[in-house]
Amino acid sequence: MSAASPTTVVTYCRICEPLCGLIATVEDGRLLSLRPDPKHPLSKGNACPKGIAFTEVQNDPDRVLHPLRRTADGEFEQVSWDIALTDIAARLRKVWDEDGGSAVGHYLGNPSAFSYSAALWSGLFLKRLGSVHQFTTGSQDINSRFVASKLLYGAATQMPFPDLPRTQFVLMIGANPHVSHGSAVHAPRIKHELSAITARGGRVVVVDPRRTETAKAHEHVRVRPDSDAWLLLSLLHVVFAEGLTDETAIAEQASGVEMLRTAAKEFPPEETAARTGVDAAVVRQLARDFATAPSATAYGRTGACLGRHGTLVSFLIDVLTLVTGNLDRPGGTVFSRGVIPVEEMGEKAGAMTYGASHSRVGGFPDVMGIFPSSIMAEEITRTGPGRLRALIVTAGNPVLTVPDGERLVEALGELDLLVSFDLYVNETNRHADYVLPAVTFLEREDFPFALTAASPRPFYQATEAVLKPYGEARPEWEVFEELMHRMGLAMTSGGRLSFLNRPMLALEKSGLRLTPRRLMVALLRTGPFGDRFGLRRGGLNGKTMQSKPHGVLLADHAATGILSEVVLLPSKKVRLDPTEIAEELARLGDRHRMDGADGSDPDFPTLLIGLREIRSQNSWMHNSPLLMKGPRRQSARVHPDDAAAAGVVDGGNVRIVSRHGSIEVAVTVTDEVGPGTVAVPHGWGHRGGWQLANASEGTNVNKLMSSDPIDLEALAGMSLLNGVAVRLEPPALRETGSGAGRDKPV
Ligand SMILES: Nc1nc2c(c(=O)[nH]1)N[C@H]1C(S)=C(S)[C@@H](COP(=O)(O)OP(=O)(O)OC[C@H]3O[C@@H](n4cnc5c(=O)[nH]c(N)nc54)[C@H](O)[C@@H]3O)O[C@H]1N2
Ligand SMILES: Nc1nc2c(c(=O)[nH]1)N[C@H]1C(S)=C(S)[C@@H](COP(=O)(O)OP(=O)(O)OC[C@H]3O[C@@H](n4cnc5c(=O)[nH]c(N)nc54)[C@H](O)[C@@H]3O)O[C@H]1N2
Ligand code: SF4
Ligand SMILES: [Mo]
Repeated sequence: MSAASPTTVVTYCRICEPLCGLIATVEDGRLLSLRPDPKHPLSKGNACPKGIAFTEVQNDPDRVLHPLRRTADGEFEQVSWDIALTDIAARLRKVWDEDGGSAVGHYLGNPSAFSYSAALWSGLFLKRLGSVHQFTTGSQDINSRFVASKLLYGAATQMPFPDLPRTQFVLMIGANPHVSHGSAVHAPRIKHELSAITARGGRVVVVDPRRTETAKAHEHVRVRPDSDAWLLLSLLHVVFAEGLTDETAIAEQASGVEMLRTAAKEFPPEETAARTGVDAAVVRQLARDFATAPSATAYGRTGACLGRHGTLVSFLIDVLTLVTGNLDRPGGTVFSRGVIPVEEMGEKAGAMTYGASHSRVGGFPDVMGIFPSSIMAEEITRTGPGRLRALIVTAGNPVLTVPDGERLVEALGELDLLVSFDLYVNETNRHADYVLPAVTFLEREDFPFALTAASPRPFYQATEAVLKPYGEARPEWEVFEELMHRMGLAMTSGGRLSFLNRPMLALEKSGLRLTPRRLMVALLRTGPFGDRFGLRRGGLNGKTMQSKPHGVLLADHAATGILSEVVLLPSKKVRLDPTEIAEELARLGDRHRMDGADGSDPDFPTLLIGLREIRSQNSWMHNSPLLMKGPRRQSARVHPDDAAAAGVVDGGNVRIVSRHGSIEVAVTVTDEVGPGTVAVPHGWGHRGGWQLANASEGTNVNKLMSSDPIDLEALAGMSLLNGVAVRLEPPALRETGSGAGRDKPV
């Protein structure tokens, strides 16, 4: 008989950005189940299949629960933490003594965005070592948005977001919140939030090459992949030409509008229609409707960020909002604000840099100290000073998520040391010297960090750990600290994180051990909603998580009229004419002239885009039986005309060839995509320690993508993941179920 009966614990999900409220049922230190929290003020009893299925990740027999060390024959053996840490510290110290920070690197994967302690302490660790090779998912996700914000507002971490509860018009460019649940806007019931807009007589217009789940529920404008820059310039053209601007707003809020007025003249909708695939009449009407709506907001996400002009597109999205008088206004695009203001502190201290240094490979500007992940392989293989020799991967799987994973695999083999913190042996860390067992989100406490800053309804929720770590799993921050200690160094900060020095020193002076939690609580208390150590009654403090476990709504709406506080440029005005954008506009013009009107490549006439599915989370939830029920497999969405032309059939396979690689994958024939577009989900092609995932058919779509510096977006070094030129061919092996769509071990 078990000693304890099941208990329930209030917490929240940390798989994706809504951070939905969850109730965990726990017995004898084991998780029995997760269900949605009906008392959560924002998610109100909603959670998606991934959140519920996380029980299967937590309890997965394939999880890594002990430190693993690579043996001479290439297998893994279990070792003690002490043996692992002693060896890692010695080897890291050797590399560091020989070559300093220019030989040490880090790749920070997406799940670490949900762990403030892993993000902060890995940052301090790398900063202490002076690491110049810092990589994140940012160059496959959002760095273009950050650079746009740096150029417009002088604040890279500023994420302007749509004021969904109050708007009458959302122009959504390259986002599919019905599936992604919203990104760079924190709105746990975003589907409901969008339908409420139309219910009150407003509009949601979805600009997307695919008729997505979101597009089906609202109005759809089908655009050709990677042509949004032209579409936005044409929208601006109409707004300027037809006098639809809000000149008062422009005069009050912005500087340099003339550059764009002039640039937009060259992009009448009639000129860009061939490239965008959108009729000129549709563009003209859309511009008028947006500009004359009672309130309107343009919002873009990964579909806007991952093309050849991702920074320009993100920039123009805000410009459209501004010149029509909708920036920093209720119902328009409003500014993000951290409840725990780490990012604002970093901005004010000038630590959120852009172009403060440049990469050895490709000469890319840093984005807050981060470089494009695509160059990671060459940073390892290119000899000479500054060669990357020791790499730590925290919660990442770049072999599947970054262009040209095969090249990366080869490069990883040349490292002196590869260490990974993860829940699983994945396609990347199977090549590591050590895989260290990380805690799941249920095994650690958390505070909302960057992700909730873009909240139409300002909100705070923090949580204690729900479970003691299974096996020997440990929080990453403790391990970083221990490694530092064993290297004979101390975690004093410098450089990019120096803005945290003051609170850190204050804590140390008070004789308390410096922990991420103490630092967070101190920042929370001094932040905009904090209790100021007793000076503000009812303000947030370290005990709020106990007194308000379901979270606290902090205001009815996001603040507006705060532009002068947000803009950190000396002029205090939004800068519409930065040189970088002028140069990018010139590149766009050159490309347009060189390419011909529609920009297509006769050898590779089809454009490939990404696709997210409700039961996947990038590369790491394909081992959950609940999510894999079906049976599920990865498939390319191909238009009927293209399928017929390529000689492929629904349920069969297709061969997709780019200039850089080729894959074979199953086909779903559908007119969801237009002719000339193929959509393929990423994060498949499993060869890790996850048995169910390994058994699923699927292939790494990023084999088609180029990691050549010349193929990266110029301003932020974004990987080109959408609008990749490909050709569809019949599969080499015609019969299905032949394993044609299955990756070979690498
Ligand atoms: N073609 C194409 N490629 C893409 C994209 C695309 O749209 N198209 N999208 C890009 C985007 S937006 C992103 S964010 C990236 C994601 O890229 P990555 O972050 O590199 O990959 P993930 O699949 O998220 O893998 C995360 C790893 O973290 C582990 N993990 C999960 N939870 C935890 C935890 O709490 N702690 C630790 N230590 N480990 C954990 C998982 O087991 C997994 O191995 O992919 C990018 N790649
Ligand atoms: N279920 C699920 N949810 C997730 C994730 C997941 O893997 N699965 N991943 C999470 C992560 S890491 C992120 S970053 C977010 C992303 O959040 P979103 O960006 O909202 O999610 P996506 O589904 O990638 O939506 C991008 C859309 O852009 C479209 N698109 C592609 N190319 C272009 C183009 O050139 N122009 C335009 N206008 N549109 C284009 C695609 O068809 C797609 O519908 O989702 C998060 N949520
Ligand atoms: S949408 Fe799903 S995965 Fe994302 S936070 Fe909510 S429950 Fe978790
Ligand atoms: Mo992402």
